[in-house]
Amino acid sequence: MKPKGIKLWEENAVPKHRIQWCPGCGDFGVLAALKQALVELEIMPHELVLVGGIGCSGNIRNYLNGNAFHGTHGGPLAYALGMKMANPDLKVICLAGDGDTFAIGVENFVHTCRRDPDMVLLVMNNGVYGLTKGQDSPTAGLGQTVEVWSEEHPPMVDPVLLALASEATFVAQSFSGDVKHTARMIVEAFQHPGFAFINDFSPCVTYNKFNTYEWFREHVEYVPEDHDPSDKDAAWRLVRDFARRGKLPLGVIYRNPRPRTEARRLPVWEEELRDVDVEPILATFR
Ligand SMILES: Cc1ncc(C[n+]2csc(CCOP(=O)(O)OP(=O)(O)O)c2C)c(N)n1
Ligand code: SF4
Repeated sequence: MKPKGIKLWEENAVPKHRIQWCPGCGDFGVLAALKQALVELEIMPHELVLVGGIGCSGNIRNYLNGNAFHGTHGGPLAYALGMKMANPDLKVICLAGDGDTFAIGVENFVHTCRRDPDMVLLVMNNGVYGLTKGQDSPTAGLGQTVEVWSEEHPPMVDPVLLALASEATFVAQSFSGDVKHTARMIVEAFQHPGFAFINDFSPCVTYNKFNTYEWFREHVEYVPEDHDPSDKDAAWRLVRDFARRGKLPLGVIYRNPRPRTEARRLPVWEEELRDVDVEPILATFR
């Protein structure tokens, strides 16, 4: 029988890596939610790889007792995709920042949506480059009225609209101030047979003084129970309706219901790589 419990995911992590987030950072909520989800799904550490990018968000992979890969800023989806192609049985979750994903890594995002690999991406969206001290990211300006777009304030990228337009097959939104709901979204993302994207609002308490916990609590609203996430038109309508009311939908916005086998869009290299000796490659990293 598999051992259970949060401890399984915590042991060895904290003593080796002191948590370096600012007190109150939204990423704490994501970490708590991720542990809850992994325990609920009974995923064992050896079955999973956590892939982080450079950023406060990517550091989350230091705080869990699992296999992890910390790649360059903007690269986590590309690394994760390679892992999945080489070993399709592996469960893979990318834990990235909004700068990481929607600025330098935006091409990886769009094409991963199109390719639909069976893995999860959770973006800790705080509207800033936290690690480099608060510059605007492409998601900066959430909820702010800008009369004239300028060099300092070009229009914002909406991650959900971009994912839908890029043919992502699972699109959800969460708020790290609601750990239980974020955990539910992570569980549903892992259960989706394809690329599952979660845009998690994760406040940066140090550099984003506008999109605070209080601000999010006033603006988030759960997706109504009668929303049909399998209907793409309904997903577009939902997002537009919420935007018109100045609200942010939390929940599963779109989930393509087609069986996985009918539309596999990612080549798998399992066979080609079966006889490759990886030892010399690994030796170059030692
Ligand atoms: C190729 C490259 N370009 C730029 C940087 C500098 N850099 C490090 S983290 C970062 C932004 C982090 O912001 P985000 O991805 O939103 O994550 P957060 O820190 O807010 O969690 C940047 C620009 C880098 N490390 N590598
Ligand atoms: S700078 Fe912002 S994102 Fe980074 S740890 Fe601090 S609160 Fe979190």
